[in-house]
Amino acid sequence: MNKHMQAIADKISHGVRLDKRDGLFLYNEADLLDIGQLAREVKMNKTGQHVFFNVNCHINLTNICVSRCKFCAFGVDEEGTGGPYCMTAQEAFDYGSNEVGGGITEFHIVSALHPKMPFEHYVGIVESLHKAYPDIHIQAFTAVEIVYFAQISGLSVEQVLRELQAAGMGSMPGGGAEILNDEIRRDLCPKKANSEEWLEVHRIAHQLGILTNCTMLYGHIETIEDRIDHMLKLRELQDEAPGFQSFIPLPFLPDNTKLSHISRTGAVDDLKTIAISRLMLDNIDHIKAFWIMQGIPIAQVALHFGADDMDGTIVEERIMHAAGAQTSKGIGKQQMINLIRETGYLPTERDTVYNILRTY
Ligand code: V47
Repeated sequence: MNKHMQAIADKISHGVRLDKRDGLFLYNEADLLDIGQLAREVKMNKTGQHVFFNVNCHINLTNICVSRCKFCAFGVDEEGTGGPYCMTAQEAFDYGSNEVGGGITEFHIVSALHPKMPFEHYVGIVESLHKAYPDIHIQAFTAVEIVYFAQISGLSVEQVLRELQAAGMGSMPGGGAEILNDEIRRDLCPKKANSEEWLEVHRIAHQLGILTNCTMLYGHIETIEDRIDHMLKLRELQDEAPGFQSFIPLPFLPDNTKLSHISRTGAVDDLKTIAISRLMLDNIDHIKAFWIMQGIPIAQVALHFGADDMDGTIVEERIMHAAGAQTSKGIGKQQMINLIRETGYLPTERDTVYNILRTY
């Protein structure tokens, strides 16, 4: 093993934090299998044989979006092509209700930045689902949506979060983080929350007791240094105001986007990113190999490179499929159990906040 790699292994075994130089070394110079082995050791120390999944249903309320980020194939204009839709409150309620019989424990609600729907529309949807199904956890709205709700309602971010929490929102997903570098954001997504706004929403959410996730969109125009800086910003916020449950690396899918000339990342980059995030993010318990993004075979291998969570059964994923995801749009619970079991780990059904419901 190279000297720097040995020093990193020593740091990990003594619980010493990796720094930016270590992160850059791991990406640029270290051997893939060495990184994977270290990340797997950390995973085993944290969650042993468990590999988590949940039974959930994604609800994307609308695809009509004022932001129109360069990397996104889901958002469309109100009058344009691409099948603009916007669920009414009743349609959203019916969409969620339809899946309740399937044993879901979570509604995962993410939307676009609709030009006309008022904040009350979103509060009403959360409230109606929560009233009808109080035992089903509602994980809803990215930090980008929260900032937008504050803009359209005139409320503060804290007031928006408090209202949603009172209506039944239990936690927040990790989307919208992209790369926490404002030069890149000004190019990719100038119309939505900037880095500090994204972090501030999660800071306030954590202070209010709302657990959240965090993501990183990679494989577009960012550098390796941007990725490491992104991880360090998340780690710093987690030190200051803990509340991130899981980190989800999202490889950029280029189809039908304004960046369609960029190639999809390869398996080596995807596995390195999973493993390096496990090593850098020592204060975030769970790393997701989101099967929709990674594809099932790489997601399975990622479980041996530090990931400990496959995300959920989903029912109908729309955002990644608009951008060319090759997986199915949802997966049956038994299939999820089988594919985790095949990796040698213990399939473990969790609720949204990582209480273990059952092992298989
Ligand atoms: O913020 C959009 C990403 C995110 C593309 O918290 C793309 O558990 C790749 O964050 N290629 C939304 N990625 C989805 C998301 C998520 C998904 C599953 C679980 C959780 C969780 C969060 O999707 C967006 C953006 O970063 N995205 N377009 C694309 N073409």
